Amino acid sequence: MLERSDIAENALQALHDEDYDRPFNTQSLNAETLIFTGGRSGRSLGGDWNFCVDLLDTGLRQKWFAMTPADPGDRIEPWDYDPHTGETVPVPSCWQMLKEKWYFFEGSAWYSRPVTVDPLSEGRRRFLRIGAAQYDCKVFVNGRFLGNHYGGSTPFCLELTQALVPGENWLMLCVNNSRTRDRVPMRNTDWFNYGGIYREVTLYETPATVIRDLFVRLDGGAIRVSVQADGPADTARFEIPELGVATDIPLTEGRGEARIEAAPALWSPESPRLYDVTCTAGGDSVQDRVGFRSIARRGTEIVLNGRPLFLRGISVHEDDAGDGKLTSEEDIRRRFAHAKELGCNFLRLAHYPHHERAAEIADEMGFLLWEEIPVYWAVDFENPATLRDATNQLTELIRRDRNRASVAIWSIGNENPDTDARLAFMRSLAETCRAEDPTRLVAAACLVNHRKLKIEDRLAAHIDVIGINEYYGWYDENFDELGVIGENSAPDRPVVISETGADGDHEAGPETGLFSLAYQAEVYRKQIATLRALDYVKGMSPWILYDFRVERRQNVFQRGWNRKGLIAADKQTKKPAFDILAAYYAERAEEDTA
Ligand code: GCB
Repeated sequence: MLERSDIAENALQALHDEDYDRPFNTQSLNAETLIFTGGRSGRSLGGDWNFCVDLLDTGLRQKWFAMTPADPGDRIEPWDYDPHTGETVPVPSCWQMLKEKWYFFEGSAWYSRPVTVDPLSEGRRRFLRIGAAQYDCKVFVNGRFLGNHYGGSTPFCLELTQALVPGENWLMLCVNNSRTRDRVPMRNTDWFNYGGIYREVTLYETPATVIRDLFVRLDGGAIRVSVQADGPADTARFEIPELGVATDIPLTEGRGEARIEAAPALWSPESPRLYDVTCTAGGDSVQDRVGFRSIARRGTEIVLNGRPLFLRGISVHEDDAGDGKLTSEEDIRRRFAHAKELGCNFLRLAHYPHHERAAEIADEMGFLLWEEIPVYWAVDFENPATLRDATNQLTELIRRDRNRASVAIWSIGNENPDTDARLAFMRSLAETCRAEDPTRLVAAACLVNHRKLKIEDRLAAHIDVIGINEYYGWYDENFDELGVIGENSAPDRPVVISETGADGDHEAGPETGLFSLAYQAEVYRKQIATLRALDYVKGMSPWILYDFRVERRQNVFQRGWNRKGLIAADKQTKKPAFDILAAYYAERAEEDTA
């Protein structure tokens, strides 16, 4: 902790040092520090935390994290912040949703709370897991900096075995949601830049050996399992009781893999069969519920368990009028209930990793998912640090969700400019996908050349599913061009219409014309009439299930919202286009099962 002289020295340094944050931007909390948490019971650190916004990063400059708890009357030098008392906010939450004065706040904010722990028994370990903090999170315990994470939508872990002392400890998190050129996403997006710790914070205790990773998947007629344990263990025991599977997997330097003959019933949207699996190593034990299925590209078809299928989808953001990016179980279930009503078998979880419960519930309910990282528009493709960040977010997402049968597609980008730098960047991400998980399809929303009426994007040759976002009836005029694009492109792999739609304002919209519900409905009618005749299209995920908040939409009908939802921001009021899409999907489902 600081002596008075340190503070005095630091005071000047704090004013003059513009590299003050460099020691803290380590990105040392990343895919490599994750632990597998399925089946573990942790202690929630949710609830009220002390909170303070810090627009000028005074906290990092002045080292607020090093202040010890003290009565204000007992302090012997001036101070600008009270990490141990003051205003509180709930964790998880997004600060924009808590007070109007924080609505557009972008910068650092400090969260702190005491954490009281018992002494650890010999050899036991402790890990902190943060479900997501938007965007940069720096972790301090008892005055010491312990690590930093970049990426606003994936989980991260850090070991606190040594850092926590028996009795009271102080945990401080500095979370920064600034939009910068080198981040993923960068400054410009079409969704709201929420900030804060908006997913669960949990403290886990484990034996000396901790299972960091477990990957279970179908591999031809067998089940393949990969385990990674950290700590003493020569073997891992893997079991699927319902299939009579019980295998010892030898571990070398903590890693092991086995291919186990087994014949599970296959998972599909119609029959979402899941199996309990357990893995133990060195006294540590984890569990999961896993479905087994194959998903592949065969020529221009998407093939599930050997059968071609059409993806009847809908896109969705993680956004709520009252809670922002904070997601509850109820919210996820409502989203899937609406998707069922629409007749979907597929959802695009745009444009960043959604809460992990989404894929777990999709596994149970029988939805296929497109999961995505926010390599959106013009991120800094030239910058190796940006690629490192994107690669880490992708790896964290894949390791979090690769046991989910529902997840069919990893999407690595959305509408990016076709430059050499971008191609190299995206090829590298596609390779990361295949190295981390060879069992799924890789996709991106690619570019169409509207002059030549052709899919013209060099990335298309390096992915399995070509997404195209098209807005005929809204940003583009002539629906017939969709057929011409198919003819001119003659794609050799499946194409999915990853977005299409139009705004319709249910509150203030006009009776007819742009932003009316009638116009939106008409766009859906025409889209459906056009798309149903196009063989090259193997699925669609129109834009979007609910209206969502965004800074860049401020016209008289938008008023801070993208109004392309089939349902309004209240998540209740269905617009007429909802029934039009539902009718088409009902028809399509019948044709596809005939
Ligand atoms: C797009 C983007 C999406 C936008 C949408 C729109 O092409 O991918 O993020 O929200 O269009 O509404 O313009």
